[in-house]
This record gives sequence, C-alpha cells and structure tokens, in this order.
Amino acid sequence: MTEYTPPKIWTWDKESGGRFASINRPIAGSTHDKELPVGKHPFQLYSLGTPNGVKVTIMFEELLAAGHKGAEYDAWLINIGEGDQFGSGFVKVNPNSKIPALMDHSVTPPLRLFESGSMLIYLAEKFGAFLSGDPVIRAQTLNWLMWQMGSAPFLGGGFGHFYAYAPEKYEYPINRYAMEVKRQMDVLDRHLAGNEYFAGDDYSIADMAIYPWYGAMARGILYDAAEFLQVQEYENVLRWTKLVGGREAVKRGTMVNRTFGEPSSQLRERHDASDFDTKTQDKLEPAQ
Ligand SMILES: N[C@@H](CCC(=O)N[C@@H](CS)C(=O)NCC(=O)O)C(=O)O
Repeated sequence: MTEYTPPKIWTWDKESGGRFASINRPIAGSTHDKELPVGKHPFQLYSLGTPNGVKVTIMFEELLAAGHKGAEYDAWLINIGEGDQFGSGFVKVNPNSKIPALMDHSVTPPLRLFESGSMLIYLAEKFGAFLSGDPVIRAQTLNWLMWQMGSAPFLGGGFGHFYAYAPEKYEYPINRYAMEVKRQMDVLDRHLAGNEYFAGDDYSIADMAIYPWYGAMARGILYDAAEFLQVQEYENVLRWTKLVGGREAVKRGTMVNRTFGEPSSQLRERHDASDFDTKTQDKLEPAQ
C-alpha cells in the first residue's frame, strides 16, 4: 500500500474510484428537482432491497401478516446507483439522502421518517407489535436494535467496502474490518447460544434489523466472504438465521424493491399484496 501524506486541506478528488464513486459527494442536499410519487396506501416507502431497506419491508409484511390492515404500503423503487436519493422530493423526506425513506399519510400533517431503526420503532409503537410493552424486554429489544444500527456500518461501509468494492485490495483496512466483523458475529453467536431470539423468547424488531445484514453474512451471500470469514463457525447465528428466514413475511419482505438475484425473487415495486403473485420480474419480463 502506498503511503499517503494528507495535505493541509482535504479536497474532493472526483476520480477517486471504487464501485460507488459516482454517487459519493462531500455535500448534502438535492442535485435535481424531482417530486416523489404517492400511491393509495397510508404508508409510502421510497427504498431499495438492500439490507437497510429490507428491514422495513419485512416489518410491513409482518404487520400485515399479523392482521394490521393499517400497515398497507406502497414501495417505490429508488435507484441509488442512478442518484435518485438526491432528487428534491427524496431529500425533503430524508435530508441524509439514503434509503429507506418513509411517509406516513395516515396522520395530519403527513409524517416523514428516515433511518430504518426509527421506522421500526415508530411502526412497532403505532401498531403495538414486535416491541414488548414490558420495560425490561423493551429495553433488551432496543439494546440489540441500536447495536445493529451502530455495528453494521463496520460490516458494510468498512469490511464490505474494502473487501468487495474498493478499486484495489489493501491489507490494512481488510484486516482491521475482518477482525471487527468476526468479533461482531461472535457477539451475536454467544447471545443466541442462550436465547431463541435477540430479545429472548419472542421475535421482535431487533431480529428484523439484524437478520438482513448478519443473516445474509451467515448464509454466505454477503460480499462472497463466507470462506474468508469462516462464517460456518457461528452455529447459533446459523440456527437463528434459518428460523427467521423461514418466516413467510420475511421471505416476502426480502423480495420488495429488489433489483438483483433470481427474477422470481424481485418485486421491484409493491403497490398491492397481490403483486407478489403477479408482478415479480419473471412475470413482467419472462425469459425468451
Ligand atoms: N443508517 C441508515 C443507513 C442507510 C443507508 O446507508 N442506505 C444506503 C443503501 S443500504 C444508501 O441509500 N446509500 C446511498 C448513498 O449513500 O448515496 C439506515 O439504517 O436507514
């Protein structure tokens, strides 16, 4: 690795490379005028089927499966590779320009929500589901929810970035973040050795937040790093991953706003429960 002496003042090198170089910028705010579409349901979600997006679509599908009809939602596709997150309408909902972004039109005035963890807590409280009213269990759930929000950036922005997306492979950051991700997996594994779910006996928003990131890592589908990180060692995480991944609502939530993988697993936009049967990519664009 070539050594770098930082200049006195940092300047933006637009050509710095890497998979997401074209959307990374050192300034906030919108780059173009574009209003967001609004569908017929109380909730309007603007997202993409990445782990952060999937946390919220899993929650909506779980709420609907539990009979909460007020949780109907439209899920619009935000293509972050094309810079949709910098449109003026999107920035009004999330000034941080990241998916997911959510509007609740069932309240007056309509409420904007950004940060997936904030959405999970809001929805759980609104519908009285997946977050216990018991102060002790509630605190345990929020411990793990906040753990996920604080830890996953080291998995994604740290390990994933340097192992999979950086323009070249550098030993120092890959070592540093591989060590941290293995430590995190071990934290989860030890907790799950004595607990069915993160908050104890009951499935909660903590499981919904952790599964899309660490369940994907345990299943070996994140950054093609299963062998490198020897993820099969984390047996309790694997047990829990199978349990959560087997839920019908989790399977549906994982399909929403997904633009990669098997065409039958991609429901790029969801505007009705029946879309899972009729609007997946294999049905919209059948192979010739
Ligand atoms: N802490 C945020 C993270 C959201 C986030 O990082 N979203 C990514 C996709 S997974 C994004 O929109 N990136 C676009 C960009 O950085 O321009 C949350 O959980 O909502």
